Amino acid sequence: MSEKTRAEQLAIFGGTPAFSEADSLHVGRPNVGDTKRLLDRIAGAIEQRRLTNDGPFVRELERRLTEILDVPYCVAVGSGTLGLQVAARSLGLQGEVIVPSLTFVATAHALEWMGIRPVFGDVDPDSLGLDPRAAMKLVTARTSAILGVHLWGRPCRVEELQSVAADRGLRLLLDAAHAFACTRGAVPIARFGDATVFSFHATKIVNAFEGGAIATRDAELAARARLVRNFGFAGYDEVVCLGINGKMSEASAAMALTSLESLDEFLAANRRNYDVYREALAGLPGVGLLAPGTGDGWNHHYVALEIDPPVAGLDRDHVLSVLWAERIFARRYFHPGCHRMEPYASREPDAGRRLPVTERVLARVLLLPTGTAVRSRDAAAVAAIVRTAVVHASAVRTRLAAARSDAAPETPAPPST
Ligand code: T4K
Repeated sequence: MSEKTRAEQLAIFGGTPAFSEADSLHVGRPNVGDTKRLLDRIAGAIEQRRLTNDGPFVRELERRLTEILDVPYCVAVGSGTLGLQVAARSLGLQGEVIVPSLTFVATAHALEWMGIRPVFGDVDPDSLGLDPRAAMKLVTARTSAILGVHLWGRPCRVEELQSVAADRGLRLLLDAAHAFACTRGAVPIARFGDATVFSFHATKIVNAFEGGAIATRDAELAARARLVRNFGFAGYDEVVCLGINGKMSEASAAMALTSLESLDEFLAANRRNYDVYREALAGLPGVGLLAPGTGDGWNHHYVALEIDPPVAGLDRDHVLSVLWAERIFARRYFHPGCHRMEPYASREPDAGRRLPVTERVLARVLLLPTGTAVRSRDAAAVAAIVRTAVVHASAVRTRLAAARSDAAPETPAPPST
């Protein structure tokens, strides 16, 4: 595949799409480690007839996670969403919780589902995490916690959020769904707040098919989370609190353990792709890649491209349309923002007014494919297409104008594997 450098090579002008349907690029293709190891583990679980309920793979995974995350307690759960809910219940959260709107909707939904109202605060323009000053202003008598998100693996201003929470007698819960293997400065990301929740969804750097974990330094909280995860059972016949089925299965734990064994390979692939994108897009006016925070350790798992329309001559959705025509399914994560999704939009239609940074980011960012399914030359081809589109911005705008609508692009068909 030769890189597209001329406007007429772009698929929007009738050129052949850069990728075939079978080879199309997606944000979130799973990283898969050693399939044989995985299948052997699953075969072992089946042979032992031990399929779920705090089985040996789950326990082994929890042990591994405490080592990797450098926290004394990890509780494996069925998903990141369940992790947020089990943690919220175990922390006794109620009333209102302050959260960013610039996140996957699960962050807000997890709370709302429990009758806790997510109150959206703006993010700061550097970390893109919850702005501690904005959070402070939103505290009311009903607030029980702050829920910070390490968006795209870049740590939020967690020390300041910790201070706000301590000042106001609030809990601090952290959503680290994107931030496995990340650090704040030299400090492992899970060592902040009351608890940190990870997702091991198939699209994450480490995956368990579906899964998640609650990491904490608080022994009592961990013990409570174990009860809540298992319907509140403290013994065969004894239920001591309200609980739910938040458990991780042995098959999921087997996948997570196998995935962890290849973590270095996954990190290296992400790093390699990021470097290709960064070098290939360097100097392109109005186009920038979000970089890791100074001194922070990053997993490079979400590659966010920011388009400044007046400078680039194109807006984010122009670039998205160009890429989709090439079968490069970049994503507008997390457009249009939780505050513009239901049930939140109807409840507070004007929330956007106090979220100017959030709204600006949501209008300008798209996520590029990466991970082990994306080769260096694929990333180079993607970057070349972005460059060619921006260089020929005026022609691209004219070409797309007729077809353009405000509606979101159609969802691509799932990749065939
Ligand atoms: N907090 C934050 C900040 C989160 O981002 C998430 C989840 C959560 C909490 C909740 O954690 P979980 O409860 O999910 O563990 C995906 C994921 O479903 C979701 O886990 C993730 N964040 C979010 C960022 O992305 P979608 O709806 O965008 O995924 P989908 O189905 O469009 O898949 C993305 C791409 O990946 C597709 O183009 C195809 C590819 N793919 C996907 C899957 C599942 C594959 O190639 N194979 C696959 O098996 O939400």
